[in-house]
Amino acid sequence: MENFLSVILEAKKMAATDYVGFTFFVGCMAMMAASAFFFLSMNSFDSKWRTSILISGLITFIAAVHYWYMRDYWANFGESPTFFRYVDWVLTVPLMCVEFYLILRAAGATKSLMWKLIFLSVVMLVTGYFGEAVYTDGSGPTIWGLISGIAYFVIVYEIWMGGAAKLAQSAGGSVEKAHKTLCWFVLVGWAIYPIGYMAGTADGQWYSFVGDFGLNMDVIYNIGDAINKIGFGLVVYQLAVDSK
Ligand SMILES: *C/C=C(C)/C=C/C=C(C)/C=C/C1=C(C)CCCC1(C)C
Repeated sequence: MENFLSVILEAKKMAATDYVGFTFFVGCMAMMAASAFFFLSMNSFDSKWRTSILISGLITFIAAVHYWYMRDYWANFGESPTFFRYVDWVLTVPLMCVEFYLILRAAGATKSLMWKLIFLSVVMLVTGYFGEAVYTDGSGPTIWGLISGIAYFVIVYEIWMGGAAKLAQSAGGSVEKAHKTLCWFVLVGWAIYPIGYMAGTADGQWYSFVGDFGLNMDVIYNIGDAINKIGFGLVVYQLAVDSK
């Protein structure tokens, strides 16, 4: 019995080289800390910005809860928690679209702009999930990844050059500046994810060479989440500070 238990406990120790386990753990802590920061600072701002800061906190809080489960899942099964990962994204990425809308609302952003971004983000994520977890045979990952990538580019177009960009220009000042920074997050920060996807689904796809770099999908996703979720929130926080 004692031996049996020690075998189980041994298997649960985190290895020093378990970068996936490590980044899930640190990611969880970082998301919790960021949530506390956003929630607690919320009331020090003008009511105009409170909803935006609240959403920043909700994004990191939802991620913190999912990271708690993902960390646990990885520790127990040693497998990618793909399902939790995508549930997290499908809740938090639309909230990031809401942030764009809230920032530009004073400049005249409509709900239809918000729903357009939300719709595109859900298409991007659901098709990504198909390629990563459902239709994994043959060229499934390539095809679904491509569709997901197209939705991603439409989002990039919309915020950099479409209606959202025009509204940001007309708003000017700190709003335009914040919008620009968020645009960079989407263009560069979000581009981390397709790299993770290719690393994780490389086998038998045209991008099989990505598999040779020894990159780990979960580590890449975890780094992307920390940069994008906390970074996004801080841009909104900074905007609220600037307009105090
Ligand atoms: C907090 C989570 C965020 C910001 C997640 C963003 C996820 C993406 C931008 C994912 C994009 C993908 C592609 C563009 C193609 C391959 C499949 C995905 C879903 C990894």
